[in-house]
Amino acid sequence: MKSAISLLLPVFSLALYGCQPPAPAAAPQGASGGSDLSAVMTARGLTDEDVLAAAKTWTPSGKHDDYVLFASGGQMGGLIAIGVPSMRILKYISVFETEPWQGYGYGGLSSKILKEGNQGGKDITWGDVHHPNLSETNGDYDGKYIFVNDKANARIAVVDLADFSTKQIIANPLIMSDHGGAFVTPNTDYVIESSQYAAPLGGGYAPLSDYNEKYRGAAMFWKFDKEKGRIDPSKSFAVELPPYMQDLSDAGKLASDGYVFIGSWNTERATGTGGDKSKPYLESGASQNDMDFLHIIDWKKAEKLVADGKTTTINGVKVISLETAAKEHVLTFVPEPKSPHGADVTPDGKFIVVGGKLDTHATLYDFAKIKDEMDKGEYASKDPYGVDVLDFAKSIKGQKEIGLGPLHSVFDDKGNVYTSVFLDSTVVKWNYLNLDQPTESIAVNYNIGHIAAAEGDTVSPDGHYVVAMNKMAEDRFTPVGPLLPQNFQLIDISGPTMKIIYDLPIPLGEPHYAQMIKADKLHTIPAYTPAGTNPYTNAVDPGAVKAGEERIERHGNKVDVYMSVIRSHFTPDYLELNQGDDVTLHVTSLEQAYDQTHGFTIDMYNVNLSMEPGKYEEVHFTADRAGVFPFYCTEFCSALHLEMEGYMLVKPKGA
Ligand code: RUQ
Ligand code: CUA
Repeated sequence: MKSAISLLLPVFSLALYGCQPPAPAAAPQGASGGSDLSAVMTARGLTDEDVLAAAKTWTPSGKHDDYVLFASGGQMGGLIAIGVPSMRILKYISVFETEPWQGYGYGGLSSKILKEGNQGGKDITWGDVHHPNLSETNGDYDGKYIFVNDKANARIAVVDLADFSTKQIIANPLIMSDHGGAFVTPNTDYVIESSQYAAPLGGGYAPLSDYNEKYRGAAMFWKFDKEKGRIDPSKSFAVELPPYMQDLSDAGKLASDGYVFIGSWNTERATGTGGDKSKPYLESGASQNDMDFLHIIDWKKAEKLVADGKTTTINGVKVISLETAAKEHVLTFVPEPKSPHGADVTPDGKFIVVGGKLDTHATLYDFAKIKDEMDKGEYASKDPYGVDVLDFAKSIKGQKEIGLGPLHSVFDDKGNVYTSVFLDSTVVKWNYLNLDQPTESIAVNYNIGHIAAAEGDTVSPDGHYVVAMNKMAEDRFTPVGPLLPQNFQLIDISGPTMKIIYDLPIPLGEPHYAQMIKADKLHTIPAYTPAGTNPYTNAVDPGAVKAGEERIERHGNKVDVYMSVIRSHFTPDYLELNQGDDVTLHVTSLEQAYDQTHGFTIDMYNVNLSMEPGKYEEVHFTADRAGVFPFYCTEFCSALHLEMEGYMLVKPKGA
């Protein structure tokens, strides 16, 4: 019998070989099967569909990807940049964690950035990154910045996409954990960070018995200064929220611009056992109510209240109190079914999709209806804190039966919604413009959390691809012990049915959210220009040197070293110090050539820098250990890389 493979072979051969006819079938050569396509398919056990998927994702050497997926690295603390459709990992971007290759947090300028992120006087050396969000202009990704949140330590970071590096970490002085971040308003006026687990605002103490009165949530609006590319805490503010666990959030756009939507669970205000064994664990205590509250925040009104001084100050943050927020309708609620997860605004801004988690539906809220009720002052009830609650049935367009555990939704260019369904391990496609259109479901492997689509969170999604971010890999890859990677599955959504075309194991953390941007929107710099540019000020640093200006300046025990780096030497290459000297190294890469990175490490001193072309770095330390310490270049930069070495001699005290 002729197999489907051989019947279809000419099609694939043409696709893979262009116009050249395939070589005649030959006997398999080794495990790869040699050079004949059908022999390779036989040797590797590949189906026609496998080969088609391979042809859709295979990206020959030197060809670039159409999209870049920025995925959270979860507990790794940083970001992962992945090319789509090749699914090749392009870079890890360190954000909240030290990372040696990028010289991140080993004595250089980045150590100061990490230090800014310390909370309550404690060094925090990792982060639980959940939601990377790209900066937007008019609701479209502009490719300039990406913001991330650290759930565990309530922090937000700003990553510059010109050089893919972290420029700012802001420690939230109000809340103890966050989750609804780092979402942006459509022109990146604000980066939003809302709390997850309620606690007394500002980090104070209160017993769990005071939960209802003293524990609170907050939605932080971090003002982003687009000129400087930094968050400006002095122009930022927060809205105090009840102690419901605020969850995912999304900013309104177009029709709903000016509003922010934050899901919540635990309107029961369960606190776990609190040491009392007769009380339920938090998980069941928080799952009693049929409805929780979708929070609707009018941030433009909030801005006005802040300008009018209608705030209190906690730990230096201007806070609109819950009472004021309720009274002024900065905060309004609409019920949402049972412990929801995910609040995603549709590309036209007209609807908000909420995943049921403990409900089998996705609920489609109609913002025009919500706005109408709010304008008319038609409220159904009040919550215990005096916040007005809208009527559920009046506020929705409808609900769609999705399956067990719908979580997050992303969009394409045709009104289709792709909802991740955790318990069922599926992606379900449905249409928010036409709720009668039947759903289509595809099995993913396994237990999908978030899902990302090409330009999916913008006002104009592209379609083409979605990526299922699966929490479990189970049998998908070669076993690596009990701690398994996550599994990203690339799904082709361009055809009439969804098709999985690639599996990518993520071996260093549990990614949550991701966003996918058109690669040509990114404008990275090839080098820091001119040489001596400080990556954190974008200007030539006063401490930078030109060739010939290198020197060592000593004032008492204070030593400043002005050093240059270029293939294949450091100038000066010899430092003579006295034990106890207070040393500052000002290091300038004089390189401008593409991909000519040097490293700089001082043995035994825990100093390690990455010196990309033109970069200025600065290290400050005390020469407290006497001895002979080689310093050298850690990147294989040239034929004489091993020779790129020098000595730091530290004379013992009293010698
Ligand atoms: S979460 S798997 Cu942190 Cu975004 Cu939903
Ligand atoms: Cu410079 Cu190796």
